[in-house]
Amino acid sequence: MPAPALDSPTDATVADERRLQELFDATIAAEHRIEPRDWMPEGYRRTLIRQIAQHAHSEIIGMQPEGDWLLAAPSLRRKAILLAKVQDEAGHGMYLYSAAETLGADRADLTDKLIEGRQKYSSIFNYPTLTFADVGVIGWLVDGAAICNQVPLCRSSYGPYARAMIRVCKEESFHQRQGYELLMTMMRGSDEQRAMVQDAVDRWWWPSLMMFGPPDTDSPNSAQSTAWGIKRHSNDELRQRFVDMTVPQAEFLGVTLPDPDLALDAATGRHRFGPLDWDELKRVISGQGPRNAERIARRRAARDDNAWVTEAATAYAAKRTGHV
Ligand code: FAQ
Repeated sequence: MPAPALDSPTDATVADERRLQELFDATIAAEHRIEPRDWMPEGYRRTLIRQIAQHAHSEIIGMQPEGDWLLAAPSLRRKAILLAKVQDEAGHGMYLYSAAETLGADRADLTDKLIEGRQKYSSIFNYPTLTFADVGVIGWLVDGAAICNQVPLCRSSYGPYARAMIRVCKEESFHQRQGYELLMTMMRGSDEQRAMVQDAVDRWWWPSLMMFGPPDTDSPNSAQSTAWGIKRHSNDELRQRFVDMTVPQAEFLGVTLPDPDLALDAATGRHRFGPLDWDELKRVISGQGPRNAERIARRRAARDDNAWVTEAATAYAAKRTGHV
């Protein structure tokens, strides 16, 4: 007689996997955190690496548009503020790459994937910063949108990502306030300065709304990411929240948001807004945005030109630990 099927190692493994999956599902259902040492389904790990890596890449590429103004900032005070902000974004990238490493990803490999176009970064950083008002508008709108999107991620189900987001959000709030303060200062200035602010708002408004991703009807990752507690709100919900939050700020600032359809719906208390150009988002994500090639070329040069630093640090660490 052959041994009963249940005694086979394969069945034991299957039963173990089922128990682990049940434990994982119960942890998610109870709103507890998954930690790096915990078992997790492969799809959950892959989804997190994808999202966290894209987020980290966005922070690092996101240093470029504002970084372009570091040498031309109009005063020492504005230069010091901008330098601190750009450095903060580098820090955010580092926390996020560390969070991805807890899932088994390799930082250098993630950077290679970004440079080779195998991983994405936020569409917003492919637009040019034409005047210093763009620096203020990035703080106000881009950091504002980032906060809207990232505050719910502080409750994301993966512990290291959620904890990284808490610190990132605190710093992003500062960034948003400094942008708004810069714009308020310019709006109190000359007609020319006010016109610069309005022009920057006209160029950044729609791309900022696109940061939240495709509409819910065309968002392939949303359902599973929500079921896993990675995403807490849909792309459209967060976009709506951002519009509702920003309209009164625009009124206070004295700028016009470039959308003739923008109107408060008295019944819901929410703002209706015009259609987004989803073809533009697709073009920018696929590398055809106004600054995609330049952003990636600069990131590639930074990796290649600074390779000797990594090599020296790695050799030094190996020497200290005796692994020569
Ligand atoms: N740009 O199915 P979904 C910042 C991709 S940080 C490019 O809806 P998901 C701070 C998406 O990856 C800004 N790609 O995807 C700062 C997916 O492609 P895949 C970054 C986009 O993941 C301020 C495909 O389209 N923030 O600004 C975009 O469920 C100032 C289908 O989309 C984060 O990364 C886009 N806008 O939802 C720094 C936050 N939208 O991977 C410097 C974390 C979508 O299947 C200066 N990420 N895609 O090939 C998230 O919350 C989510 O990943 C979403 C997308 C909401 C971005």
